[in-house]
This record gives sequence, structure tokens and C-alpha cells, in this order.
Amino acid sequence: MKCRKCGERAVLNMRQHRLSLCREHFVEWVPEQTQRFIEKYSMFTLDQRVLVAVSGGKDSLGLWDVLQRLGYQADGLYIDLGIDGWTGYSSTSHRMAAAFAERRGLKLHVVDVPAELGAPIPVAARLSNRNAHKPCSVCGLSKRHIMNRLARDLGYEVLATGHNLDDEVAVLFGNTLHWATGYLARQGPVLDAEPGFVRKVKPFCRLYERETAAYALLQGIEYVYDECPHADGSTSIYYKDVLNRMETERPGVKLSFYLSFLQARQAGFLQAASHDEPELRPCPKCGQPTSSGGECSFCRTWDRVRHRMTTPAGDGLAPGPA
Ligand code: Q46
Ligand code: ZN
Ligand code: ZN
Repeated sequence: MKCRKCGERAVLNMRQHRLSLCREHFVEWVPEQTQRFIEKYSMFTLDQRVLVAVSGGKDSLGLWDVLQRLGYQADGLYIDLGIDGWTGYSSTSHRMAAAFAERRGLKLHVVDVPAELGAPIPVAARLSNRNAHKPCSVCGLSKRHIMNRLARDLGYEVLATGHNLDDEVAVLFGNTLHWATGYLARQGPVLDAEPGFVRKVKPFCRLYERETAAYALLQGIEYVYDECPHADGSTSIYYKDVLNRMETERPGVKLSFYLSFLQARQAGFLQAASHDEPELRPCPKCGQPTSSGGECSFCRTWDRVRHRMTTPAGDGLAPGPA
């Protein structure tokens, strides 16, 4: 297998593009493609400040690396979820994100969830009524809230996340199976700013996970290899697995599923669903927009957690494995 550009030995064959590239051309190709998507979907410009949500993994650190190489003003945000237990996931990922920023002299904002909110995510999940056995619901809710708050408070115009094509297609697959039209109407490379919500973008949304992994590896980026221990057995991993089996038989099926969806959406396929959006009002406690009519679910969830931590009848401080 030879590089299409120079004839040297190729390191990656991207069957969906019928394109093989050597190391040198592959690490050039990834930023070129990212720049193309940033422009195509009008994500942001060189004079805008971008906040990159970094988890310490290959996608988000790879994205930060690419944005830096492309000359964007990109700072990082790491949210320490307090998910440690037997794997040390949060400590390791925090270390990776901090080391990446330090080596390159980049600015990294850190939000420490246990210190700032009062409990690590797995404890909060047990003490709230939101699916005590799976912390992902409290985790997702908290991450979305914190990312939006930080970006707005610190004056960033755009929040970028490292979601790759496999992530996007797994979400699309799940939403399609359930015909979740409200979610489908909001899925895409860009979620425009709304009053109280910062603009959200996904510059890696058309890169396969194997490409972002290869990029991080070839660029010598040190990242946390282990997934969050709570990701085990999740439906999104199951969907990724099913989609990968389809991709093996039909190279390009994931990309075409995503691109055809974007085309259909642009052609107005989900127009009715996008008019159905509930009215948003600022939460009286934190000021972030909510459709609940009172306090937002972030405030209600964390109030309940803190209340239960301080009442003798609650779990108190017996957190169990995080
Ligand atoms: S939601 Fe769930 Fe992730 Fe949070 S608890 Fe871990 S797996 S980190 S993307
Ligand atoms: Zn080459
Ligand atoms: Zn609130």
C-alpha cells in the first residue's frame, strides 16, 4: 500500500475515500480536512476565541493540537469529574490534559466537580434520583452546564468538542431508531448560539475514529487510552460496534449515513420538529436557560445531592467506589 501523494509506504488506508497516505501526508491531511469542515460549516474564524473541551483523550487533545497548528486562538477546558475508583480515570486524564497544555504553553481552565459542586459524579448519581447505577445522566447534565457556563463567563464565542464521525453516527443511529425528531433536528456539526447558550461546534465530525486515533499517535500526543469505566456496556458502544461491522462490509457506510442525514435535514426533512422546541427561560438560581418553568435540572439535581449529603438519613459521605 503506497501513499497516493508521494509513493512512500502508506500508514493508513481510508477506504471510504479510496485514499492511502504515508505518515507525513496523513498528519498534513487531518488539519487540512479539519480546516475544510470549519469553513464548510462556518464554525469559527481566526479572530474568534474558541474554548476546546478536553477530556485527556485522543479526540479532544488531537483537536486542540490541530486548532493550534491551524493558528486558531484555542484554549482548553478540563472538567475533573472525580471518577477514580480502581482505574484512576479522572486523575490520569487530568494529568494528560495538564501536561499537554504545559508542554505547548497553552491555557487550560480546570473545573473540579467534587470541590466546586460538593461530590464526585458517581456519588452525585447515587444521591440524586437520576439513574443511580449509571452516572452518565448526571455526568452529561453537569458537563453541558459547566461547559456552557465557563464559555459564557470567560467570553469565548465558541465551544468546540472532539466528537468524531463514529460518535456522531452512533448518536444518529440511536436517534433514528427511536425517531427522536427533536434530537435529530438539533444534531449536526454546529449548534447555533441562542440566548444564554454559546455556539457549539464539532470540527472532527467527519473524521473516523481510527483517523483521530492514528493522528494522535503519529503526532506523539500522550492521551488517556482507557475509556471512562462507566462507558462499559453503554448503548453507544453497542451502536458503534454494529456500525463498524457494517462498515467492514461496506466501506463508507458510516460517512454516507451522516452526510445523507445532513442533506435531508438541510432540505427541511426535520423542519416541523425544529419548530416544536419548548420555550426557554433563565433558571432563577443559575441564570442558564431552561424549559422546566422553574429551576433548571442541573440546579435541582445538585441541590438534592447536597441536601442528601448533609442529612443523616441520606447516604451521607459514604461514597463507595467512584
Ligand atoms: S458520561 Fe458516562 Fe462519559 Fe460521564 S460517566 Fe463516564 S461514560 S465520562 S462520555
Ligand atoms: Zn506521502
Ligand atoms: Zn439552574
